[in-house]
Amino acid sequence: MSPRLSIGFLTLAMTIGVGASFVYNPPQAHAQETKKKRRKEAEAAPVVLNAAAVAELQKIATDRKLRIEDLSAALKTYLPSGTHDEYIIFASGGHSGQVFMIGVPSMRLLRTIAVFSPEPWQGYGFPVGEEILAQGDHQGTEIRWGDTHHPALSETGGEYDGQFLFIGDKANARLAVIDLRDMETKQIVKNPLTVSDHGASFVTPDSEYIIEGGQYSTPLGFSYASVDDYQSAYRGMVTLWKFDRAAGRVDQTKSFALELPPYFQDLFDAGKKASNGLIFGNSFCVESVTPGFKIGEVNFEAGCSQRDTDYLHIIDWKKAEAVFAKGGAKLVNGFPVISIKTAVDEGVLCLTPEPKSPHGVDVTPNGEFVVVAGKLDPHVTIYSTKKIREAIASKKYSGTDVYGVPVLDFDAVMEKQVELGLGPLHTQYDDKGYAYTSLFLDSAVARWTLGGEYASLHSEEPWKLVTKTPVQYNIGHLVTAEGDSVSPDGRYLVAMNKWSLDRFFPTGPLLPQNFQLVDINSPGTTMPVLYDMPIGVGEPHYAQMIKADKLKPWTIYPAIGWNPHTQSIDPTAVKAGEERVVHDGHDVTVYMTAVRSHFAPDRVEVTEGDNITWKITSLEQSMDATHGFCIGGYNINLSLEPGEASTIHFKAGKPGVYPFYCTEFCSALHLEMLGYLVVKPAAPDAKLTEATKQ
Ligand code: CUK
Ligand code: CUA
Repeated sequence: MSPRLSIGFLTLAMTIGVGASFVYNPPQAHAQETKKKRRKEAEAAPVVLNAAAVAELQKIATDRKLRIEDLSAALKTYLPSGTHDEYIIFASGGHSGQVFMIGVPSMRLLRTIAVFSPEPWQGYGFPVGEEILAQGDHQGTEIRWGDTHHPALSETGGEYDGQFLFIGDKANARLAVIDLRDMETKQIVKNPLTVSDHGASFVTPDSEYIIEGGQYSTPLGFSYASVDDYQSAYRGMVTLWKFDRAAGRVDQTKSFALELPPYFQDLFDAGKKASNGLIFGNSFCVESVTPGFKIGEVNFEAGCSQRDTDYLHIIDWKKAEAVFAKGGAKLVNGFPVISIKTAVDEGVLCLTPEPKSPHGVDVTPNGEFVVVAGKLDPHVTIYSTKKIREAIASKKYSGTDVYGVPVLDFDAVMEKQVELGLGPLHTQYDDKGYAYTSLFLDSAVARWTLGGEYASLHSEEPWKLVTKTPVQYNIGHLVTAEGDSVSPDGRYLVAMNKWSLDRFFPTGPLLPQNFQLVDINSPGTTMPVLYDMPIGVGEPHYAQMIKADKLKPWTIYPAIGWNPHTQSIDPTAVKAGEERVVHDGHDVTVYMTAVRSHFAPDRVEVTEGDNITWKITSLEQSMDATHGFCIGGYNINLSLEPGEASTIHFKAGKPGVYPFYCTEFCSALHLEMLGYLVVKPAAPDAKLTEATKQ
């Protein structure tokens, strides 16, 4: 063998080198080596810009027409090949129904997580995962998309703990649970009271409950009532889904809801520390006008904004839990609901005015304040949670609303109003006593100072606008590092902009949205935009940013034969050496394994009409050695991650020969990773029997 040939042979042998006993794993060993080498090099030789280096950088900057701010932004966001980001964003995927995982500061899209929509690469819904998608069907209608709005990381003591992610679907009032060990959706729950919602998902400080607030009032439980009976028959709601952390699932039997007046409840946030035990939720359109109201005279949105104030809802969830526990809820569509009257009698619910048409409601990290931003008011309104508690205790009411809910006196609970600019929406926090509010109409991010305990963290006057950074354009949510936990990091802010206009090459009339990374590390008026990231899939709303080292995702499943749905070994998973096809009348069971670079067995013969159970186990134990498994013409495509075991059922259709193959380029012999499903015609005598019967 010539030296050249022998090297080629060796490489091939290593790449295809296979079988559970074969341990050599070239790509992984290589990755570790690169990482170590890089670290060593950087430690040994911190960069020194000598004259030659400066000249080279000068040439690049001149050629590319870069300004000094551009160079600085590039240096702050560039990640050398092979290094990882400090933070991870979990962003809503908007209408895509999915979640995006993005690294910060590089703003590189790492992965989409399939949630409410089928996704072929992840083998979600083809048909593995279909049983999870089907949990979200609405009264027999198959729903296979979602309008995701608010992701929420699970919390322990108000800190992101990196274990679970929840996300709500506005269009269909659903909530999904994602396990962050494998970044896969484990459960979808459909709200039994409303068709659509908005205030999901937000968690209480120990993830005891996941909050799902409604939005557009309807008769609860999907029943019918004329829109003319809006005041009497339509209601709002907030649902408290009990989270069972050990099971990694929402426990629907321990969950309940509160009936609310038919105001359009919008966003919710849970109190923390000083305000733990309370939930705050805003609303708009408390005028209770309805679409179709005074047709031709005044339009709906104007009718909705006639009053100067809407209502902030204040809910004592610990009291609500006690009322539910003692049987104080009534079943609506089979789901326990605490009525407005019971909630008022038991001191669970009260209201207080807020400037009209608010959007964001965001509790400060210490729980001392709640910041409400009104779209039509240039101020943010800050409520003191201590004053709220005192006002409730001393019954400082200015009256009740038309549904008998007590309204706390605004002046008794309001701490401050700070003028920021046009169209304030959402607020997040940092570690320096600053708050950051998105200004939709101004297309800017406002930095302003908090007061109270926070006044000692900054040198500026409290409750004052410090600076505004223009963003491009029409910002909705914003997210700072760990920005709604009890201990935000500051550092980075991502502006989630609805319009991108001229920022990117035009992609036809439908343009991407624009995530902009903003550097919030320096105090005072310095707050530059560092990076523009186009989002070309759906409209993200909210995101949360977690320290990357808090996440401990598996790189392979813990054992061969792993069932990701139960997160345990599937005792019925096919083991190496037990591959076979078993025929039992018209029931056929395929026991298959997959490993580089073959499926075993690779010829499966069945008869037209047979009921097929097809089990596959990936025998791989190497990071990233994923196989796909598709059968063309059968809408079947699985993702078999290392160790994963899957089971699917289908019926053999028309006689013919159906190649199955691996859909991941897993090795040098990937194209050879295939087999035939042979569907034989039903026996002629069987056909004869059928014919004779007629
Ligand atoms: S919402 Cu979309 S920008 Cu659903 Cu939180 Cu404000
Ligand atoms: Cu396995 Cu390609």
